[in-house]
Amino acid sequence: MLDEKLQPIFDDVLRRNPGEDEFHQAVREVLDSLGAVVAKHPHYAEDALIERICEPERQIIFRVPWVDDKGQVQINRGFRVQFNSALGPFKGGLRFHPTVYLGTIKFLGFEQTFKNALTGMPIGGGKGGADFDPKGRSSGEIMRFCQSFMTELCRHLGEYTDVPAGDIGVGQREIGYMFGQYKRIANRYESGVLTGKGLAWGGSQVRTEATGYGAVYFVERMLRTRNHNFDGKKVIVSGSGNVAIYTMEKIMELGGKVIACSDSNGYVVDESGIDLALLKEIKEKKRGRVSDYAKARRSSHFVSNGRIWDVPADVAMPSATQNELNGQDARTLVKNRIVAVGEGANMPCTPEAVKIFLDAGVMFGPGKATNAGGVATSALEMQQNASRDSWTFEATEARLATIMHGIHDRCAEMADTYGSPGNYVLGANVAGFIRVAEAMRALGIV
Ligand code: NDP
Ligand code: 2IT
Repeated sequence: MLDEKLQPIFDDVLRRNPGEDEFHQAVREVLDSLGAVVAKHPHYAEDALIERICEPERQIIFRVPWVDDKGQVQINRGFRVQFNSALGPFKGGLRFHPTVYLGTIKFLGFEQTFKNALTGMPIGGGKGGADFDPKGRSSGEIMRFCQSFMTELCRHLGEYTDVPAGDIGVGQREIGYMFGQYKRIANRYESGVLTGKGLAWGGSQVRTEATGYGAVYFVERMLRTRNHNFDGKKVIVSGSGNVAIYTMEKIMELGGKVIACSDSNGYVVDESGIDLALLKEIKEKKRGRVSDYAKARRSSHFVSNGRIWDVPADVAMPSATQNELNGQDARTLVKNRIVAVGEGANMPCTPEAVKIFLDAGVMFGPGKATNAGGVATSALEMQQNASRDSWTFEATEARLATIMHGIHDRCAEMADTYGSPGNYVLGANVAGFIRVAEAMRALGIV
């Protein structure tokens, strides 16, 4: 049950955004946490502040025409949802995936607003992308798509306006093509307009690793609260993209053993521990599949239809996509005595799964806190760009570690203050909300 002040707000969100299930899910989760806040501080419910937070400042939808290698004209739909700029320029990634529609980008932009607030850095929230499927496309096709996408998007961006980065299907290659097109149209070498750039052209050390490393820093700090650490722990990391790979790398550095990972075709189990050099070779260099990993490594096997969460482990880090871990999966993990779950992806656990973990006393790190290291390091990239400087890997990683520990501690403190010790979901939502709400109150009705 939602608080009586919040239920009408949620009803209105449902009415105004029909069919956008993931957006409803993301809003519901935050409102669920805000009951205690509006009870203690009624002023946050004044001036339609919460209603304004649930409505994006601006939503842009555009046609993306491009020509494929066969000379056929293709049409995709591009999106940028500029959700909230109370704390700084809109900031958040771009997702290229065939399932993308307005509801996907809205849920991601909403989450991003609170996540960015949690980092403590001067960045607002936004998200974008397209229903373009990069799988099987040549480099030339990817480049032409990115150029066409940026030809429209560029008019809505700027280092003080809106600063995109990568997300699913968008990595350094795509950011490069988009930065090249932006630079050409704007006739400005405006480094701060995109993050996730290559090191030779304005990128930051550690940005590639940041989301995964940051997620592990968060979970490690959470484990420590109950005298655990990663040493000797068996870990499942779903996905095998940017976030998953660098999550695995840091877990291994801390003595953990990653025994399973996946892609959308299935998962691989390797009880002797994933060979990360081999996985990187297959995924980053050859753009291959985890089934190729199983073919190349005798200690492993591939499962094409099953649930990665059936593999017994101590820690699970879902790092692929939204709603990839459901209630049944959560029950299996709890039965197998999972100690901690940290969301590397955005909203990978369904609300039912989250409830099962919390009720069972499993330590649970929600995505908007756990995976905030990526965007936090994007903000460090913006800082380096603004000062025309570049920092060492060590200095940048040290900043990331401090930021993640700070996020962990603030979530834990807020959970205590609002009567749910150990509930990082509540802690993250409240801490993020209060920072955005304070700025919005100060800026007037805008
Ligand atoms: P990548 O594109 O690098 O990797 C995505 C991985 O997830 C791939 O293994 C992909 O498999 C799998 N995947 C994607 N969609 C699905 C699906 N519908 N079903 C099953 N598997 C799927 O993306 P990232 O690693 O960057 O992003 C992963 C998650 O982390 C996303 O939720 C993203 O929003 C979040 N995130 C990313 C950040 C970043 O800095 N990149 C920062 C914070 C969060 P396949 O190859 O088969 O599609
Ligand atoms: O979900 C996310 O936080 C990201 N995809 C990273 C956003 C960013 O601007 O670095």
